[in-house]
Amino acid sequence: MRMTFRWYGPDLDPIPLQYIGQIPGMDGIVSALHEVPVGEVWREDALARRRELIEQAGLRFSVVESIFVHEDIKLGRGERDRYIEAYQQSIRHLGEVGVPVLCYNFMPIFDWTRTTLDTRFPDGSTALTYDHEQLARIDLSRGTGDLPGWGSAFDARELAALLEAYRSVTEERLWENLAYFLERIVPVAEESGVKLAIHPDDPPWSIFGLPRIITSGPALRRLVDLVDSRANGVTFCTGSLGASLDNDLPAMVREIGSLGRIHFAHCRNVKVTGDRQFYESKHPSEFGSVDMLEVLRALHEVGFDGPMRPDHGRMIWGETGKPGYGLYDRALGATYLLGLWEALSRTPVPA
Ligand code: DNO
Repeated sequence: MRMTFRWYGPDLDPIPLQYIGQIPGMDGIVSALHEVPVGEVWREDALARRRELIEQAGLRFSVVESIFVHEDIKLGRGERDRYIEAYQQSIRHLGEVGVPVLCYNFMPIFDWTRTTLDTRFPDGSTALTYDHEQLARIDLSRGTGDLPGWGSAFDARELAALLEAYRSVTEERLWENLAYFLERIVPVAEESGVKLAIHPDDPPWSIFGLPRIITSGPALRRLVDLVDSRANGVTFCTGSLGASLDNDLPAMVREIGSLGRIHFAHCRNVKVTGDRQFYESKHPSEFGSVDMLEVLRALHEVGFDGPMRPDHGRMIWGETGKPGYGLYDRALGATYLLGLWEALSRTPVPA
């Protein structure tokens, strides 16, 4: 396992790369070209510049998270082939620049979703929280303005049209569209030396009536079986999958990990507080619903040697910044995860 940290790039991330490099055991950076519009090719020179910046700080460019998948691909619309070609081209460029892992997701319209970005806890820290009933009350007829973290991403007309287009997309249809996409990009990823790592849906259930499919152990299994190639794998995100108590995370790691298909791990904890209700807790097992030690034990057992990152952290010590992506709590998370890993690595496996 190699420890990594997400960094949004020189223009968007207030955290200096040097600070990240000072975290004990930090090995690599997870980054993206956020300025490139969805559907366009990521240029090789821009990727190479990002790599150079990262390497100057003594780190490596370990993962691209994420190249977003155009809605036409998820909807299976006529224009999808053009967007798939652009995606293939971006994958080739990742390969040329030497980025070994690409994290992406296949969530219709919305990526990860929360209802509050700064719920305050008794110790003065803040964290992201989700409450399904509260989500259901959000009025999307004005676009994404009322959805925390989405701002003006979609105006009212655009969003209404997309929601309408998804009405005919059942879960099965979404699976078919995902298969169509993977059949075309996995061979390119294989040739380019890039491993694809789908991110599970967060939260792992339908929101706003939209289909969501990457939510459980059987879903991860179905995903890896869609295209039988090592390049077709997953990002094991404990916070996304762990929001559903039906998911047995260590068992899922053993199943998918022993096939060699876990290419990236997002390790954060969530405390489930009710039906489809949770908050993002401190990383250690005792504070959340995810038994982090058991997840890491399973990763260790299957010989996981890919990048891992502490995922979202709380805001502590007066820090302000991108919700979930401050420096301090994520650094504590990294140190905790490395501590668990060291203990696992030095514990003799019983005969
Ligand atoms: C949230 C992240 C997600 C993730 C995408 C992957 O903090 O885990 O936004 O990057 O879902 O495509």
